[in-house]
Amino acid sequence: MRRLLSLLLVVLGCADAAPRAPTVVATSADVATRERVREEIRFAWAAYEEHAFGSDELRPVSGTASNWHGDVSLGLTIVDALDTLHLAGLDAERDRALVWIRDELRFDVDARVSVFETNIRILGGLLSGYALLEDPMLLQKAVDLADRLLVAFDSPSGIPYRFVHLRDRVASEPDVDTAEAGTYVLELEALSRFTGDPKYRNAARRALDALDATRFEATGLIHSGVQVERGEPTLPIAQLGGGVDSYVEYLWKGALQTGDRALAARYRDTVEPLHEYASFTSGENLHYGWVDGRDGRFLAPMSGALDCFFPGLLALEGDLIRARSTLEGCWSMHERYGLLPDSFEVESGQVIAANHELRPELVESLFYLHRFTGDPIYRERGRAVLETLVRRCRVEDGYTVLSDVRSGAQGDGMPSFFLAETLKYLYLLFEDHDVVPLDAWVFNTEAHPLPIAR
Ligand code: DMJ
Repeated sequence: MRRLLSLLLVVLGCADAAPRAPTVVATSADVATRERVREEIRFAWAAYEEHAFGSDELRPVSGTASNWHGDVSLGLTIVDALDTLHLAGLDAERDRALVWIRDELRFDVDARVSVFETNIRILGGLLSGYALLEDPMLLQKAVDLADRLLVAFDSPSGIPYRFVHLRDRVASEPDVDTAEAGTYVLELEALSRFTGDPKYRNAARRALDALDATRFEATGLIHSGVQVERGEPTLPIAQLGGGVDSYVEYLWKGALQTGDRALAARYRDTVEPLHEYASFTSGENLHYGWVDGRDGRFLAPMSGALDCFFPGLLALEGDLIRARSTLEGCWSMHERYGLLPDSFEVESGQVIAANHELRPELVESLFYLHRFTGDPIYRERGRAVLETLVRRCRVEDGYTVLSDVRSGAQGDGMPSFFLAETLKYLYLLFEDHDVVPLDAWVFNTEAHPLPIAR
């Protein structure tokens, strides 16, 4: 039945191009919500500026700052938030972020950084900032950073090591998860285009080719982890959530960015086995669980906050039937817990990891579904999410993660992706559709828009 549905979508031509976006007129309530989200962006940024400016992230409950690498800061929140501030029209805040990046951000530092996180958050933030603002300083910083990250790709397989020491330009740790192995094509393609130097694009493509060769032959499923020196899978579990998610996302978005049909075909080869083996229904709703990649055996109806990026990706690829149905699944889980926990079992409702991290994936999918259907229900739900975040996570000095969605116990952290993604997608959900139009821009996995090739 599922295969038939896929076939039908392809035959109808729905699955090979993003659907045409309908024209939507904003109601006065939509405009008011947009203004309200802008004020929440201003509020969260002001709290970061007051208590943590120049550090990686804000700890909003204690009103203190935290860094990912001890004394070294890469100003993670500043670079991640730059384009959000710009798109929300917070020009004075954006300009203070730009001054910090120009004067303080350096990469010749004593820090062993995650290649994946640095690529999606910092390189992605610098590149989208450059694309939107055309400030050459941002491109210079991006080139300096990318040249340091590139040493990670010098592995026997071409799949990048997990870490790079930025100052010493030394790569380490050959065990990576699948997302860490294959989430580079958007940023490195953009950088090759901006600089005219193909070495960035080539590194990302070589890694992707090597990764593709490691999928399980019998099922076509992709694993959750790989050893980069041997180029062999380490984790046979196949699933769509954390550790795999952005690899799948970048196949389709890479195809959109470049028009490369080979990437689109690889995306199909990756998601079709997931539809076949990993999908299941609960009530009317569609979910994707965990399966053994070697034989396709269904293991568990596991899901989590991160999985909820998938309805948005399905909408972007034109599969609105599955997009709506998986979004209903995510929404029912959101309503069950009052905010999505990081890990849970769909059928039993058992919570495996109760923390709520202010993640963007649910609002990201609401944004895409609204762009492609114009259905007002997605804005209504965005309003509901905003109210819940304000009620459960807003504190005097910013927004905080929850350590347990069931009790509502608060942690003490405001991850940089809250400003980069969660608030940006919420804001854009209520913005006119010709702002960052999806036929001209593609969002990286940290919600940094990069231009599509014309
Ligand atoms: C972000 O850093 C990115 O969206 C990544 O792909 C997944 N994790 C976080 C948000 O949840």
